[in-house]
Amino acid sequence: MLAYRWASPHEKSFEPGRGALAYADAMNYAIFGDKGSGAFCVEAALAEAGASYEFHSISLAKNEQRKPHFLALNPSGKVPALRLPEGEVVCESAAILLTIADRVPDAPLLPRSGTARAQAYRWLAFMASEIYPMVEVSDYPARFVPQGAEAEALRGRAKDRIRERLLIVERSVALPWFLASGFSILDIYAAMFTRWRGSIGAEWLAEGHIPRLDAISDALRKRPAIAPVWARHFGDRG
Ligand SMILES: N[C@@H](CCC(=O)N[C@@H](CS)C(=O)NCC(=O)O)C(=O)O
Repeated sequence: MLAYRWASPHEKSFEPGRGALAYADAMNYAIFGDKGSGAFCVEAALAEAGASYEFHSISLAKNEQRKPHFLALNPSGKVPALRLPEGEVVCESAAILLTIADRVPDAPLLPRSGTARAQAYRWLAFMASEIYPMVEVSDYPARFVPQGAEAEALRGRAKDRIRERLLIVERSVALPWFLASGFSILDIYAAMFTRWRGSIGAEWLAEGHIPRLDAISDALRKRPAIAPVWARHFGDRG
């Protein structure tokens, strides 16, 4: 039975000076992240699995991912992070999704075996290693080159690379879901990237280059367990 505690007054901001375990609810998973961020895929997977969780807000706008209390959870200063009910913290979106799929094997999160499972690993790894790192370059180019014209040029190249790679994903999608075997975490993960208009370019996304991925997003936003999660994260982004 899904039991999330998310929106005000239950949504907890992750206050400095209080360790993650201070919030521990032995029965619950705890997601640390921001609305519209990579925390979406974690929340969607837990919702689909029917797991209980809490969502602890880490504001990217306020740079809270770089604050000591969050760095204690993930020294790489990136959301999402997931605290397991046992207290262990798992970071890295692909690892988190695989962990949830492993822990709730009856949920339709991964093909059970065979080549479909191998393909799931392949495309999860592709998106995590070829697309997601480019998002940092697009969002924060001045971390890599001097601020100004150089940074803007780098941002443009990063957007191009994300688009090229999304087109590779697009060509691999079997409808109605990413994998021919049916719904999986691949749908959640791929749809998430298509929402990141600032990182990819709103105009390009509106031009219809990725109709299969768009169809998956449409199906996902209507999926009963995921619809409320989608609305909280992307309600303003279609
Ligand atoms: N490799 C990480 C990447 C996570 C990531 O880049 N998260 C973004 C938000 S979607 C973030 O925290 N950005 C803030 C920053 O880089 O300072 C993962 O897969 O979880």
